[in-house]
Amino acid sequence: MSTSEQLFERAKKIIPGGVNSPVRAFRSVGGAPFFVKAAYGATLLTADDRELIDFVCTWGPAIHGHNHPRITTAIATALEHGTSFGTPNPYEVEMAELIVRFVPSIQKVRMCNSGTEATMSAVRLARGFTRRDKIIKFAGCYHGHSDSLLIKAGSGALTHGNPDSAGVPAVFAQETVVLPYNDTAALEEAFDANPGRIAGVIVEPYCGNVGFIMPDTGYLQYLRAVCTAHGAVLIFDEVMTGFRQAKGGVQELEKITPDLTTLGKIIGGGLPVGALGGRADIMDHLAPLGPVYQAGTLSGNPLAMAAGIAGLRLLEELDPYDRLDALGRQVRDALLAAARKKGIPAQVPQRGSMFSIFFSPTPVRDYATALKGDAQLYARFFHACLDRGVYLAPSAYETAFLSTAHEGEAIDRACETMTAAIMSL
Ligand code: KE4
Repeated sequence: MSTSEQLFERAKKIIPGGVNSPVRAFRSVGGAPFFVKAAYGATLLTADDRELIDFVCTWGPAIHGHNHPRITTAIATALEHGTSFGTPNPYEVEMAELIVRFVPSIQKVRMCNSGTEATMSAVRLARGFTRRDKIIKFAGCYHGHSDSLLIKAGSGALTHGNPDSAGVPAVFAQETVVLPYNDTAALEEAFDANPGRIAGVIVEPYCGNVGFIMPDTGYLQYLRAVCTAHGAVLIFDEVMTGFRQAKGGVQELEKITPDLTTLGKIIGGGLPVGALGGRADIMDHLAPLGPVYQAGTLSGNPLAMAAGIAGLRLLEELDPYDRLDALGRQVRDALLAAARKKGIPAQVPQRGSMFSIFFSPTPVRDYATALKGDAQLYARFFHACLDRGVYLAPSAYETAFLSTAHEGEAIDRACETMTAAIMSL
């Protein structure tokens, strides 16, 4: 047995499914996960000393590649003075000032420990601020695993959803409406069916949890307008896209001002982090100022803040976004050329350092069209790449990520590998 196989056997005995997050278990692509003992740049080193070019980038945080010296040095420096104080610390203030400067729609910000906490708190805050209960989300968008957001479209499609996980009470689902993404008519109908009852709308402005899906031209502008018209809080979940698509996230690219924004991943430099920010008049409803409770033992943890600050400062210095988009286009063009040569229909939506591949003749614009992709063929493609040393997301419904560490030899080798993988299908 390989070291990874031995570790997985041990893990399965005492960790549900042998993993601490379900997607890592390879259930949707088959096979058993490999274990990683080290990571640097664009490379993962497995427990069996295999080097893999990494396109998961720990699900987004590693925009500078793994183990970047500026980030590891910042953590080491902070570590000299302790790991957690349970009191305010200078790093929190510096992080808040950076976030507010990078994302102008954020007038005030609260740190937490995960994207789930950030979105859960944003939903509670929208409800507390508006004194309304209903939330609109979109099919295919994932906002972490809080009860109000683990909801799928329900029978009463315009008025309530159904639980999307065991353990979520049906009464919780009553307060969440799930609509198709990129569908302005559905939005208009949902607001008309729930006059004065929609507290907020939460959206991944670019969807990264159903593969990669971009908004139709004008869709986000419509979202902004309809929320303003109905007094609903517009929440941009930029946990994945924040600081990745642009210094100011998707809202900078699309020139939209949401009321609240949730953040995570990159702002922790690889350590546990989340953040919720936005209009001061809304944020001031959070305890201890206002009536909406939100808290966390390790919120603003000095090590996570130091890591995130280093990562954000590096983004400001490098301004790598055009380079990352060029890398993304290089991969996209290689994949499309290989699929065309092989005679396999494929869509490769890409923007900046995010892309995905759908094996489908149909352009993908929402959850329904994403499902038309051949997930089985994706699983075969995934393993053909992995066998050749390239690690893509172990699910057809995730996004691939690039980092500045992919530039040069890594991206060229990866494109050759993915081309060979497609030709082998
Ligand atoms: P976390 O609780 O996993 O830190 O963040 C939840 C979350 C919220 N919002 C968006 C847009 C997200 O993408 C996520 C988490 N992303 C997944 C990747 N699909 C994390 C990977 C995992 O669950 O293991």
